[in-house]
Amino acid sequence: MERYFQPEIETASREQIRAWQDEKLVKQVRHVWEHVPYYRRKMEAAGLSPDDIKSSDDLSKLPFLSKADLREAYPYGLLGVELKDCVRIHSTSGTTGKRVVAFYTQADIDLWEDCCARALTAAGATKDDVCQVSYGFGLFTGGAGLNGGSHKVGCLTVPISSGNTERQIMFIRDLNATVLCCTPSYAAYLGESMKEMGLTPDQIPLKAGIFGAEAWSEEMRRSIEETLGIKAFDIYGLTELSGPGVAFECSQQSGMHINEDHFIAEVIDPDTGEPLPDGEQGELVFTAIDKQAFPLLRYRTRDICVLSHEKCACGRTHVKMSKPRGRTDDMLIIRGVNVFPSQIETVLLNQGYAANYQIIVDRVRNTDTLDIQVEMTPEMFTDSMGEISDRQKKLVEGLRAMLGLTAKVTLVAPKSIVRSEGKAVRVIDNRKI
Ligand code: DLL
Repeated sequence: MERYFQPEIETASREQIRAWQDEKLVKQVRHVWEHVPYYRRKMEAAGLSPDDIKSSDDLSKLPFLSKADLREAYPYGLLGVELKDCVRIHSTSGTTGKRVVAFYTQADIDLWEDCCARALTAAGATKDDVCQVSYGFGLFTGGAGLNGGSHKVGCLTVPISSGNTERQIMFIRDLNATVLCCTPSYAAYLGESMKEMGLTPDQIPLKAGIFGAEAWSEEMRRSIEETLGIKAFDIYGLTELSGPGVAFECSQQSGMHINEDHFIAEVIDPDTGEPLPDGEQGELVFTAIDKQAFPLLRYRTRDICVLSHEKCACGRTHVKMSKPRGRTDDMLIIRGVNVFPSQIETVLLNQGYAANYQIIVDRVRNTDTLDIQVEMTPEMFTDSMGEISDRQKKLVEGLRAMLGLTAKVTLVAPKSIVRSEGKAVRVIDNRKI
C-alpha cells in the first residue's frame, strides 16, 4: 500500500497546488524585492516591480539566476534574512575553487527535512525501519538532509557517513539496517563487496535504497537491486535549493515527483531561455517559493530533463521530472563530488604546466575513476623516474586539496597530447551512465 508522509500536500488537487504556488510566489517576489538588493537590481533592469507578478502565469517575466550570479554575490549577496536568523550553511564546490554557500533558517531546515521524509516514506520507510545514512556529512547536503528526514519519519537512524566499507557492512548486518541512503555508485560498491564476502541478497537485511547526487542508469538500478535484494529509488536535489529531496521517486520508479508546494519547476530552452511544454527536453529551472534564507527565483540548474504532469499511479499529484540526462555546463560528478575541468587546470597551471592535459573518467567495478594525463613542458622533461614520480605526487596532492578527490596523474612527454583545431576536448567520459 502506498504511504505518504504528508498526504494532504502530496495528493492535493492540481488546482490546490496551483493556488499555493500563486499565493506563495507573489509573497516571495515581494520578500526578495525588499530584502535582496542583488535580485531587485535585476528586476529593475528588466523593468519589473513586484506588482507585475500576480500569479505563476507571470513567472516567466522574472530574470534568471545562474551559478555566475551566486559566485558574484558570494557569500552574503543573496541572503533573504538577517544573518543572525540563519542557523546553518551548506556548500558546494565551484568552478574557480570558490564555493557556493547556501544559508538556512530553522524553518528552511524543517522544510528540507520534510522533503527528505517524503522521499523516505515513498520508498516505504516507517518508524519500524533502521535507516543507514551513508552519504557524506559536513558541507555536503546528502548526509544532513537524509539524516533529518529519517528522524522525521521516526526511523532508527545510523549517521555513519560515507567510507569505511567494512564498517558499513558490519552495521548493516549487526543493526539489521533496512534502508540505505548513499550515492548509487557507493551502493553498487557496497553490493559488490558483500557479494565478494559470499553474502546473498536474502542474507542482507536491506529492503530499500535512496540513491542520488549523481547520474545513474536503469541498468545500474537493476544491478544494485539484484545484488542487495532491494528496491532502489532515485532522489534529486542541489545545494542551492536546500539539498536532496527537491524531487524523489515513488513506487512507480518512473520519474521523480517535484515538491511543488515549495518549488516551482520550469523546463527552458537553454539557448533562448524560453519555457518549454511538458515532454520537451530542456534545462530545469526552479523557483523556491518557501525558502527564507536563500530564496532563489528562477535558478538555472544546468540539468537537462523532461517534465511530465501525467497522472501517477502512486496517487501523488506533483509533477514528475525525468532522470537528468546531462548538464549544460562541463561539470563532472565523480564519486558524488562536483568537479570542473577548470579546477584541474588551475592546479596544473599553478605547478608550472601548460594547459595541455586530458581528463579521462571511467567507471571501474562501479566506482568512478579520474585519470589525468599531463604534458611536461620541454623544460621539465627528464628521464629521471624519481623526478617524474615526485612531480606526479605533487600534482596528486594539489588536486586532492582542490577537489577533495584522489586522481591518478600520468606525466607524458611534451607534444604527446593531440592538439585540437577547434574547441579542445579535455574530457573523455567513458562511463556508461
Ligand atoms: O548532490 C544533493 C543531493 C544529495 C541529491 C544526495 C541527492 C542525494 P550538489 O552537490 O549541489 O547537491 O549537486 C547537485 O548533482 O545539479 C545534478 O547535476 C546532480 N544530481 C543530484 N541528484 C541527482 C540525481 C546534491 N538523482 C547536482 N540524478 C545536480 C542525476 C543528480 N544527477
